[in-house]
Amino acid sequence: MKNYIAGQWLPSSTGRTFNNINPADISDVIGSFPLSNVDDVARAVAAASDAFKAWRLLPAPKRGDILRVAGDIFTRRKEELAAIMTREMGKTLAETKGDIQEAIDTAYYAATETRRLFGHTAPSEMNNKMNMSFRMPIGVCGIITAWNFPIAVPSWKILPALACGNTVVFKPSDDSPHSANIFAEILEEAGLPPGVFNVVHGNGEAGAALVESENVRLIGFTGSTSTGTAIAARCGALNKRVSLEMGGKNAQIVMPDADMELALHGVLWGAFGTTGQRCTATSRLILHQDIHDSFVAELIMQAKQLVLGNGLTHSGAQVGPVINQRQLDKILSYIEIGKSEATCVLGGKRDIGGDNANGFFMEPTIFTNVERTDRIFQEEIFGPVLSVIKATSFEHALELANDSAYGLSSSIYTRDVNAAFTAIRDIEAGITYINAPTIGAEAHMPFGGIKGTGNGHREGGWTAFDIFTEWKSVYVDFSGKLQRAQIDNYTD
Ligand code: UN1
Repeated sequence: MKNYIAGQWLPSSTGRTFNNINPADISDVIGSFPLSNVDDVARAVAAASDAFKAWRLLPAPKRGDILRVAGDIFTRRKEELAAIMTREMGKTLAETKGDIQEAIDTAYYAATETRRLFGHTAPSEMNNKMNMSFRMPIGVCGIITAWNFPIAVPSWKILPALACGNTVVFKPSDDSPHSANIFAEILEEAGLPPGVFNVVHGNGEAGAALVESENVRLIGFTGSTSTGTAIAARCGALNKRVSLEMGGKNAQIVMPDADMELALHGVLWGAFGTTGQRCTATSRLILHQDIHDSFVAELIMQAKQLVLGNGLTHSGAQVGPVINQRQLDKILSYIEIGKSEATCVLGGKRDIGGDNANGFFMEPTIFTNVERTDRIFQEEIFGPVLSVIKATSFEHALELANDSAYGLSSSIYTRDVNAAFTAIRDIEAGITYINAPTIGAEAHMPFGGIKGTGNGHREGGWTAFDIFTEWKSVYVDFSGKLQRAQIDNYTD
């Protein structure tokens, strides 16, 4: 399988490749992909720079027409693409279909927004002069994303970027390259001109080349806080716009007045859906002391029943594998740390039963007696590991939720309207759910976080269009004489 540059499928310039394997069955090799270097990136950036000249001039609603067709093709290829995605990154078919649905929604939403790229008008200080502002595309955007949402998260960046008249070089994760190639196929079939969208596969070498490339004006990144922070530092030095969506350590609070069944289903889905590999996953559960013991007992019972398995061959599978050996090792090392800090009440081991022996399966794991200073309470693990902590009051629960270096998603289960609104106001996070789990953002709402999670941008929703445009202010003077601006007109 190849890179997609200027509408052509090309190998890497060195001929080097890497293998893409199925994390549910490591004997299943999906294919080899180009291990690209700086020359491959330069070629893709040159194609994108060239294509920008015409693409930015195509009327925005015409660009939208192409995105709408892309939404139709994603819909048509949903089943096939879901199977490809499950095979390369492991989450269940129901979840990979959801991943594609998010791209479909984003495509239609972005298509519609091409008719609404509103600017502002404002009164002028002078007679016979009009003031207005327009959104301008930025140029070539470098998009670097993680493997856990191989289609949805790239779509949040790529589709609004294209809608605004930018061109794109996409460096997908080397754990989910096949889905990225289908993304390219779909945009090509939808009628996107060659060079407007390009895919360069590889590892950090290709990503770094994209960040360093002089003609790349913007980097959109989803991934770890350490990589994102390093990218931001380089982009700062190079005067590039950068939007970051990084780690999370998301908390769900359960108060004694909550609907316990609902709260239980919420945390099961939030913590163990996508095998805990979402940046919005629930990794901290804050239980009010009055319901702590009964809630934990019920949670253990229900989590124990979750079925681990290969989503392609096991129709009952609810929890897939983790993505790779490196991630499995990281999770297992955090479990050792957890055992020295707290009490492991469920799981804690790799699952090697039956067919799962060939994959990176990890038992849903729960720790209780966790303290706020524990590493398993503070650090992102990115796996099916939940840290449960006891709160003595509502205020204490909020304080625990906010005791984090991250600030992406949050949740509270309560029937008390005053508690709910206080939480909305006081939880330090980009997203707060009331009586719903920490995961499951909708495509047309701003998505992102504060503190160690992001750098102030919000993708998804109308705010994505702020990331991918520059403002142009325009003054039209139809007085026929030199009118000095107010600041140059005062004599005293
Ligand atoms: C991510 O894990 O990078 O909120 C994004 C959700 C998803 C997005 C997760 N729609 O669950």
